[in-house]
Parts: sequence; C-alpha cells; structure tokens
Amino acid sequence: MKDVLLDANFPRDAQGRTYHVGTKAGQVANRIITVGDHVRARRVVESSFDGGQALFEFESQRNFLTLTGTVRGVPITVVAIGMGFSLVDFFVRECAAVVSGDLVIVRLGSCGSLSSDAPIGSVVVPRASVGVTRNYDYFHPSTTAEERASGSIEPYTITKPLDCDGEVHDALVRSLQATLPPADPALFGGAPPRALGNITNASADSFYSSQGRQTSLFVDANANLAAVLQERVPQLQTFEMETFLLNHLAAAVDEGAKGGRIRTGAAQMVFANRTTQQFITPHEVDVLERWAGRAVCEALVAIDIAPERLQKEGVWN
Ligand code: R1P
Repeated sequence: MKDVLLDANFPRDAQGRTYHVGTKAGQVANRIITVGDHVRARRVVESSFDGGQALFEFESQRNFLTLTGTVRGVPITVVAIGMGFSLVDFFVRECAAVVSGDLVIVRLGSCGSLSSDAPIGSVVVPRASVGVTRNYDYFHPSTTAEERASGSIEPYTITKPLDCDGEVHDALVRSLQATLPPADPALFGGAPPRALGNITNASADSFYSSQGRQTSLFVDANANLAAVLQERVPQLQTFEMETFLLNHLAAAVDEGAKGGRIRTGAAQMVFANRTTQQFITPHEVDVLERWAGRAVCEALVAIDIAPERLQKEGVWN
C-alpha cells in the first residue's frame, strides 16, 4: 500500500518523501549532477564514485532515479530526471525541499551544436542560457493571418539570457580541460576532444518545433527560427532542453526561506552537429559520458560550500 500524502500544497509522505522524486532529508547531497537518463546516471557512478558504487539508490514511480555516494569523500548525488522544463521543475523544487543549506546543481546533458567550433564529441560549458518556448496563441484558431503576417505576434518566445553561476562555469571548464582525453583515430573521426566555455545555450520546450527542426505533420512556423536565434542571441552555440530552467529556478529561489543559495551550471556533450548533420555512435556516447562525468564530479568537489551551509548528516556518514 502507498503511504498517505500530507499537504496538498506540497505533497510529502509521513517520512517527508516528496511526491515525484520520492526522496527525503539525508538522502540527497548538497552537490548534485542531473542527467537525462538512467544509463548515464549509472555510468557516472560506476566510473567516478568512490568504490564505483552508490551508498543510496531510489527509483521513484515517476522514473526519477536518485544515486547518492561520495567522490574522494565528498557527498554527491546523481539524479536522472528525463527531459524538458517540467521535469527540471519537479526535480529542483523537490530536491530543494529535502536538502538544507546550499545546492550546487550541474547538468551533465547532451546537446545539439549549431557551430563548427563544437563538433560531435566536444563538451561545451555555457556561460548563459536563453529559453525558447512555443507561443501557443500564435497557433490559436482565433489568431488571424494578418496578425501572423504583421509580426504583431511571433510563433516563438525568446527570453533574455540568464547566467549560470560564474564559479561553477569556471570550475567545469578547468576540470574538463585538465582531463582532455587524447585523440583516438577510432572516435569522432579522429578529431581531438574539445572543451569550450563562454558560449550561450538555448533551452527549448520542444526537441522539434522550438529547436527549428523541420517536420511534416504539424504547422510549426519555424523555418527561420534557428537563423532568428543566431541573429538575436550573441554566442549562441547549443540547443538542449533543461539548462535555462535550472538557471531560472536558481535565480528565483527565496534564499531566506531556503536557508541557502542554488548555483547552477552545465556541461553539454555534443551528440549532434546541426551544421554537419553528424550524430555520435553509442560507443562514442559511452566514452564521452565517462570523461565528462568524471570531470563534472571533480569540478563539484572543487567548488567550496561554506560548512554552515552544508548538511552534516546523510547516507554518506
Ligand atoms: C532530447 O533528446 C534530450 O537530450 C538532451 C535534451 O536536453 C533533451 O533532454 O539532453 P539529455 O541527453 O541530457 O536528456
């Protein structure tokens, strides 16, 4: 039988477990890596956690997988959340509710690159991210052809760029550059792996329409979206679906109520290059995720959190 949930406003069970992620105090560390899928989460643990193992593991009914352990003695949690803004919202709000003090959250995600500077196999660390969302009213049956043609309503909304945390950005770039693997003729066409910082990312609310992909079954009004974005957003190099919302929630947190800050960053692995139409192989994904996973763990270990903003008790002690 399932536990009874208390408080319809922010549901938790009698032990304090949140409704969707399903964890409670002491199970999630102040340093978190969020990934899109369970395979990547387990790969990071296996290749980077002490002993190659988690000390705590929970897979919720809603498919959030939480793995907590240590990296050189420092508690770190990996949470696999799935894809998109709404899952980032569940994940950040529910983890913030069970972790006291500061949170440093790094997304280890895949992305599509819009630039030849970031070929497949690169890892890109954005300085900032913009949100790109479909403007549902543009497609509403009551919107007229004149309104659409005049530009008084646009099919996509592009937000202002929102910064990642500067220290997290720098720690990620340093760690990735310090651990660059040698070029391998059997991987990524023999190109040497690259780690780039200081770029801008666009997080979209669809893999398809709001990333400018051309498909035939729906009216998306997005033929020039990638070009418009590149014109309006300086340094735009990657598309993915989560980083903007992480930055947004970090900026929106009520520090007094939370009792700490949320700092966010992202290491984005280039799986696809939209300029060359290249896509990486499953074996290359494995190699890239292990390198980037280790580098993200080391960056998190290197980031200072004041002792009074760090949890003392948890599954790690
Ligand atoms: C789409 O295929 C998914 O891949 C990218 C996008 O952001 C989206 O979540 O990231 P992940 O591989 O980290 O899920």
